[in-house]
Amino acid sequence: MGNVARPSLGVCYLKAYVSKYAQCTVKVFHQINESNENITRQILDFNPDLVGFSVMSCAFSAALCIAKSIKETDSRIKTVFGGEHVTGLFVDETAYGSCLMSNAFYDNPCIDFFIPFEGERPLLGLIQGLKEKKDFQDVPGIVFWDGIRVCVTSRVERVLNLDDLPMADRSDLPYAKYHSPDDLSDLEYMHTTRGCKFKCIYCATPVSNPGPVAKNSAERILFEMRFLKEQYNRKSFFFCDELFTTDRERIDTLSNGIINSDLRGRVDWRIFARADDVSGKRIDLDLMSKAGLKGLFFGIETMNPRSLKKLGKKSNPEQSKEAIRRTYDAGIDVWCSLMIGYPWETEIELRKSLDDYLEMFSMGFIKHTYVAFITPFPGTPFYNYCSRNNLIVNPKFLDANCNEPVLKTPVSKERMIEIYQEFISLVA
Ligand code: B12
Ligand code: SF4
Repeated sequence: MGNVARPSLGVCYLKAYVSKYAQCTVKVFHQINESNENITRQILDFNPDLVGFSVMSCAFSAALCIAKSIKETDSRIKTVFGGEHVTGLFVDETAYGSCLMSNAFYDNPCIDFFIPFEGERPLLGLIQGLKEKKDFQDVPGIVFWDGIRVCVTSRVERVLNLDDLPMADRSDLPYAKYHSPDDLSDLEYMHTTRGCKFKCIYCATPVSNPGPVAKNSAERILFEMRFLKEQYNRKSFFFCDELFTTDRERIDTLSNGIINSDLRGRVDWRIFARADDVSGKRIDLDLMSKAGLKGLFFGIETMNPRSLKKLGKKSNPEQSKEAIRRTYDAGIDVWCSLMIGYPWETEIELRKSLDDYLEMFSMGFIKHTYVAFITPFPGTPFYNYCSRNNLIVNPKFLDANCNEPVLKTPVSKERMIEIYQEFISLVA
């Protein structure tokens, strides 16, 4: 997302959980504008027994480089990989029959273990298993290479009430390095739901959290906001939950809880929202604004109804327009993200989609726009579709980090980049 660096909450949840339930010392390292050599040195100085890597797809190759150097320096150190990419490789192999996960082990002896899906319980089990020198087959929720094949142990149940988890331990995060061009650099990130009830074909969230959406209660969120305010003077929050707007009751309780407490006027917050929740008036923007809501971030994706349908987004361009206008009218900042480069989209469709968006933009309704090239993440139905149809033209498509076209489309790569740059210059 261009020049954005934000807290890495997943590992902070893992640190909190493992520190609470296992007798061990845990440290989080967040690599931001830092060489692999530097971060490797810091990790080795900590003298770890186990190093865990949290990887989105775009970070997998960097993580492998670091793991390789660590293993070369001290082969006793074990490595475990988790996060969205690991879950994606696992699902792609187990649900779609690919060899992505096996190949990752085969090609990279620096990987000892994978933990796909939610990490807290399996990571604790792995640490205990390593301490007690258990047979790895008896450690649930992990994947490893036994020298001949990939072994997958029994599945671990998801945590369905997130209030059962300790608060994320943010104490190691390099806050001074976080930044973003769109708003405050010191936003405190919160993530209070896991999963999504929709199934957009390109999205990793329903893949990594299958089943019901797990949540924190409004009371727990209030507790955490108050804690972060009082202990660290954090005032500006961003709820990066995918489905924050789909639970009306929770939002109302949270908003009223802020309004009727000492937090009123002392905290502000932003959220991701589904356009149809806002256009359909399923949330009370005025109440939320009174409670300090300052921004809504919409994943608009495209203004082309055919593409929205193919993506399984279950919303339409009219809803996007209505949601943007309503949010602006409520005095709340609007942020939007778009994707371009769909394998089915013609230049005429692409231009129309961008022109329709620019019409809203030119009315001054939108504060900030992100544009990314759609990238098929392993484990998603979209990846399966692209790989089956040989649509991936860039073999390093995951390293591209959504910043360049990676798929075969009716529009040439050069033309696509031209259109992208022209659009960016208009919304910058
Ligand atoms: C906040 C957020 C961001 C923030 C901050 C990211 C960060 N530093 O972590 C910002 C805005 C910077 C960002 C940027 C991008 N993001 Co983002 N982001 C998110 C979001 C909405 C929430 C992340 C979060 O806090 N989750 C909550 C925690 C609790 O979950 P978690 O991180 O998955 O961790 C759990 C498990 O995965 C596991 N686990 C994680 N790490 C490890 C490690 C070990 C060792 C173990 C055992 C387990 C484990 O255990 C954790 C606790 O249960 C997610 C969606 C989501 N649901 O996660 C997308 C998501 C992670 N982002 C995604 C993408 C694509 C991007 C961008 C590429 C977007 C772009 N257009 O450029 C960039 C990449 C930036 C970069 N180069 O690093 C995708 C990743 C897909 C993939 N396969 O890689 C996601 C999943 C969105 C989606 N639904 O598709 N993102
Ligand atoms: S894109 Fe948003 S609505 Fe669609 S599945 Fe992902 S998180 Fe859910």
